[in-house]
Amino acid sequence: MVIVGERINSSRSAIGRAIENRDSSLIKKEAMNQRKAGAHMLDVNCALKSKNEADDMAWLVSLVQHETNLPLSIDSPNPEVIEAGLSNHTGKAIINSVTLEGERVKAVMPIAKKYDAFLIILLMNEKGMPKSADERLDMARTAKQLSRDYAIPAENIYIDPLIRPISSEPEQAREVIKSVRMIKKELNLKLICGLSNVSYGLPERSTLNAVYLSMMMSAGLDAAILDPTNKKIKSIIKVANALLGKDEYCMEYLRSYRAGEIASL
Ligand code: THG
Repeated sequence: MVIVGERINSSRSAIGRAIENRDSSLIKKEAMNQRKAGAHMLDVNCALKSKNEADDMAWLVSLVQHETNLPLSIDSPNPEVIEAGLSNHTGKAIINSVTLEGERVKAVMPIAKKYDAFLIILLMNEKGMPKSADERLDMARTAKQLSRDYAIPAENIYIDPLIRPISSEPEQAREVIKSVRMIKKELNLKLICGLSNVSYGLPERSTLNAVYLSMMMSAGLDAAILDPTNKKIKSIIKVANALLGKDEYCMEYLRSYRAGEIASL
């Protein structure tokens, strides 16, 4: 499971201020903490309240990569911002993201091709967001066809089935799990999600996030954007990997246990 650290996001007010003031020390600290916690990649998002999102993104990408040497997930709906990030990035980045809306596809797919980047495709089109697992599968079929049309290899594509809060749409978390199974089986595409939406508006969010993550991992999730420094999340990744036979002889589980990293429920 590819762990993408979510913490460098301007929707978090301290991060927003640090980006605005070009305060590199807080950003570096957040970056290194996530790397130490086991993140394989870091998401960088400076959309909120930004006066010049492209400049902010270029600054963030250089800073975070210089500090961590990790590949980044460039989180913006804006093609110019995405390109500002990619042109300052070394190695293979993730473009986060494109929807299935025609204008966005036309703008972002060629950028993904040009930079040979991974590309997250959100299951959402001009008609809005899907409700059922079947609708999600249908949109994922479209996503696969579009990536073929633009000669983007399927290995570069991540499908995001878009998790919604159970507090307002109680059946959506279940439909998303179902869609992960269906999309893997029929299309063999990789799946990613932003985990924490599921718990929006409820108390004890990290417990809900952690248990939902284990369900999604069992359905075949390949990557998740989450807080890798959270103890419950960190534990559940090790626990689920061991339970799903992805941790030979439970070596990693035992190592984490000895290091005091497995939270008891
Ligand atoms: N899919 C994709 N990309 C995404 C998302 C997704 N990017 C953004 C988001 N969703 C995932 N990233 C974050 C980053 C930070 C927080 C949540 C998701 C976060 N949230 C706290 C909250 O909502 O309460 C804020 C707390 C704080 O201020 O510290 O931190 O779904 N492809």
